[in-house]
Amino acid sequence: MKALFPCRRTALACAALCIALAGGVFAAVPTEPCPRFAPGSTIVEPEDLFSSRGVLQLNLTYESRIDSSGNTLYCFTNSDGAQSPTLHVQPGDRLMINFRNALPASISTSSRHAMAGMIMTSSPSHTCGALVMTGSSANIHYHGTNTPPVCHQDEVITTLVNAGQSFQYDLQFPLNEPPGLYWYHPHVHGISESAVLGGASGALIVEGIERIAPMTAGLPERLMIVRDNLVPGNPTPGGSIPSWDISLNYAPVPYPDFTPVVIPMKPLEKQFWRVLNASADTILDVQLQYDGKAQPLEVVALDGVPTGSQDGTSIGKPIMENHILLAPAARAEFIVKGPPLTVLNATFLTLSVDTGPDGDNDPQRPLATIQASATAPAPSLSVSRTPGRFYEQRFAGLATAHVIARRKLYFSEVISDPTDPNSLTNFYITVDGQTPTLFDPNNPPAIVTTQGSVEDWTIENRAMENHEFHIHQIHFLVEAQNGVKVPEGQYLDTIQVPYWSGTGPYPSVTVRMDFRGPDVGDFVYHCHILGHEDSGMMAIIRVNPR
Ligand SMILES: [Cu+2]
Repeated sequence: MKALFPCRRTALACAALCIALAGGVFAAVPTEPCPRFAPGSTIVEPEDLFSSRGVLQLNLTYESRIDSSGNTLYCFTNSDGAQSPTLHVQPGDRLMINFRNALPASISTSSRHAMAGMIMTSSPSHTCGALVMTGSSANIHYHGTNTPPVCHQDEVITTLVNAGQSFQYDLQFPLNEPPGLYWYHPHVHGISESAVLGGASGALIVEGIERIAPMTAGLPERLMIVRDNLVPGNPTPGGSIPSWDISLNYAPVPYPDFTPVVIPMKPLEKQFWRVLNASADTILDVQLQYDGKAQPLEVVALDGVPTGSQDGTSIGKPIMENHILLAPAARAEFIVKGPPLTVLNATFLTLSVDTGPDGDNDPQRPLATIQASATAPAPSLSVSRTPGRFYEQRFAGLATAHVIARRKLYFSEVISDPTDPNSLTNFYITVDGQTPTLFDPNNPPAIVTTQGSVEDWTIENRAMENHEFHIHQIHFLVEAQNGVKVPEGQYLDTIQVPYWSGTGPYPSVTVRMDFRGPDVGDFVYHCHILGHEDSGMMAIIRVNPR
């Protein structure tokens, strides 16, 4: 249940909330779902919901509307009308969501890839919720969480909630869930891209990061969710014209003006920024520039796992960066210092990303401008100072574990009609030696393993655009890139495999998969450019019980 006065809300923010509630300024109910802020707005963070006594329970309604450009927006709405609330849980908590799909029964998706998986149906022996997928089907994936891949928890292969239907989620978080930033979004194959482009996503925070990254304790905390969406008018991408527009916390930063969101900040103030790339397709490379000079970012967690934290010591080790590549779905949590008053132009931006000859156009553009003033209001939350208790690290010992299998997988793209260059492209992720197969929920698992095993996978990119490898339920340890060992690799759930130039060896990453945990059953791995996933680039792994 929602705690009315959660301890992490600052006293000032709490007082402001009380005044606002008493004064009725939040009483106005939006007349239409999925509202968006105006370009150039001051940043607004989502509503925060905190677990209490081990449980976070809420209602989420899946809604949509058509915006002024004719594109379909999607969102999750809490029973108090708030959109895409941030869900705060402790390791070991239960997350109970009464989910209702309030979309109209027939809805046209506004995705260029959306039709690829629309014929999907499930067999009656293998369903969770509705039997037949429609254009308005939905479900919820809890990205990055180490929760079970079973019906009513984090299961997406067979879970379908159709228009007008309700569904109960009851997730059990493990006691050793790494503290950090996770997220939730719909994951119905064939229409995941349109749902996420429409804005259906929210943040999920596993509390306790200050226990492993004590340098964050007490810092003002800023949640930033970058989403992408169709560019109004659908101009041909190239130069400054992006393949997708982006937004920050539902304030658009649209082509061609790219008017940034405003972030007020006290001069030289240290803040803890938790940044989620909730884009369907857009790769980000974020940087903080003061008068054109890149600022140090003290990274304390990536993909929800504190950096340098899983080696058996109880403490993480921050790393200094001056830009951070964020694949779609990736998260970075880092400490920044506000600009001094002498800085004229303080910008949080994404640099341009070279996605390859066949890739999208992800140009450099600002996300936000930092306005420094001594009277800047604080963010509504600050990191707890509560020491809490130490808990066992989820992936401890993985770096030195005995590897029982080595596998090679590869991303590839094949045009569906070789005689027609404009025909649809089929997107594959294939275990080397198997026949490339488009995803279908009724496919047999491409990989079968046993609980307790540790495996090394090398994933090649044989296509001329970037792909972003993601596996559900577990994180992996990054071991090598292009065969070169990565010292002290990080635990991630999503990693970019850069494009192949057309000659020479295929680019690759090697990652260590950890099936020692409690999760057994069928789950998926796929490219997290969701247009590619919808077009077939996904497969099933089965973990048999020990
Ligand atoms: Cu891809």
